[in-house]
Amino acid sequence: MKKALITGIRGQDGAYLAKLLLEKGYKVYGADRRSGDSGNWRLKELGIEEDVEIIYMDLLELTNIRHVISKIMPDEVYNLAAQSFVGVSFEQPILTADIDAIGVLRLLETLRDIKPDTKFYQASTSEMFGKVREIPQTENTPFYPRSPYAVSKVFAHYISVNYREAYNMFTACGILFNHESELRGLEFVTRKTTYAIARIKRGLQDKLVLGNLDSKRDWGYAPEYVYGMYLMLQQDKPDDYILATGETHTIREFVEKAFEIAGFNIEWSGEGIASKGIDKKTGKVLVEVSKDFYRPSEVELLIGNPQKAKEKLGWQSNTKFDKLVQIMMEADLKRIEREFK
Ligand code: NAP
Ligand code: G4F
Repeated sequence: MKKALITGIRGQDGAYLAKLLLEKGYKVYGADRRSGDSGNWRLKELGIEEDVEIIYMDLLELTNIRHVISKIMPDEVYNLAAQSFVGVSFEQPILTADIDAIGVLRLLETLRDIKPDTKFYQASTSEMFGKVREIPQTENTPFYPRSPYAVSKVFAHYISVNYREAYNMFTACGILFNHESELRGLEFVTRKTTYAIARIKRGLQDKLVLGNLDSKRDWGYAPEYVYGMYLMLQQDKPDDYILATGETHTIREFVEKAFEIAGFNIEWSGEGIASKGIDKKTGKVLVEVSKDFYRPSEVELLIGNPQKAKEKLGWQSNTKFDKLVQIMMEADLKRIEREFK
């Protein structure tokens, strides 16, 4: 039985990946930094709470990491743990760098010392392209990170590549574009939107307040993306791969489509900070923009070219934009109905 250690087990990707690896017959260890029982909701929703062995491990503490690796001696490590919210990285840049950059180095150093033949997956990100140098972005597009989060992830990416080249370790980096799901955290714009719309529909909230509506993202469906991570570690040689849909949409389009699925028809007025989304039927303002949700430096456009993953891994994204919004919107409508029945 192969042993996999997933850091960030209580996050969106950690939960989906755990489910996939359990289905493949792995013994799955989930590294958790002790965030309390409420953090279990994703594993519960997927019905795998009892099947994963939770082990306490924080990327901030080297001795803790060493004990965990010595104890498990994993065949594969998927490093998904991160302070993953770009907005917060401007408020907590040092903590973000300690977890997202140096935390990865702590893990790699430990593996080099204790279990160098472990296959290692690093969760790299399209945020590294930032102020994009090329459209669409490929594995060869230069990075131009625009936040403390993205800068930390560039370090993590290159240190993983360096351990591959310097020590011949199997380190694969997945440069994943945004991937969402019904298990996405509420702080991210997609889930913030679908959850708020479900509450508006139930009369629990008046409006949705967002930041920049004009940035564009390449959004895919998370369960498909964790399959790509798994494939990267099943190859003979380690490499870096983009996972993306190859389509891009504005935040405004996501919001409009989600309202439509929930039965509202939104009409836009104004631009930038003065934008408003108005319900055509009632004339009520349902969407407003606040400076509070703008970032000091923004990533305006992301669109990935997933050709290499398609050719070498046989991976592709099948859930397109409309379907993704529908899955997320319907899940939140059901959730709110259940909660307030
Ligand atoms: P997520 O839902 O925010 O999950 C991240 C997990 O990391 C959380 O469970 C968090 O624990 C844990 N964590 C944070 N700090 C930690 C620390 N010091 N030690 C140990 N664990 C810690 O993120 P996700 O969306 O699943 O993303 C997974 C990974 O892929 C992240 O590294 C993210 O940066 C990267 N990524 C995500 C996307 C995307 O679109 N989702 C795209 C590209 C790359 P708590 O539950 O205790 O907070
Ligand atoms: O949903 P977001 O917070 O995701 P972002 O910044 O693209 O980061 C996510 O994807 C990355 C991959 O590219 C991951 F590496 C990262 O860990 C994370 O999963 O914001 C998306 C866009 C931004 O342009 C933001 O300015 O939506 C805009 N936005 C507008 N109003 C908002 C809001 N974002 C959030 N979170 N909240 C708002 O109210």
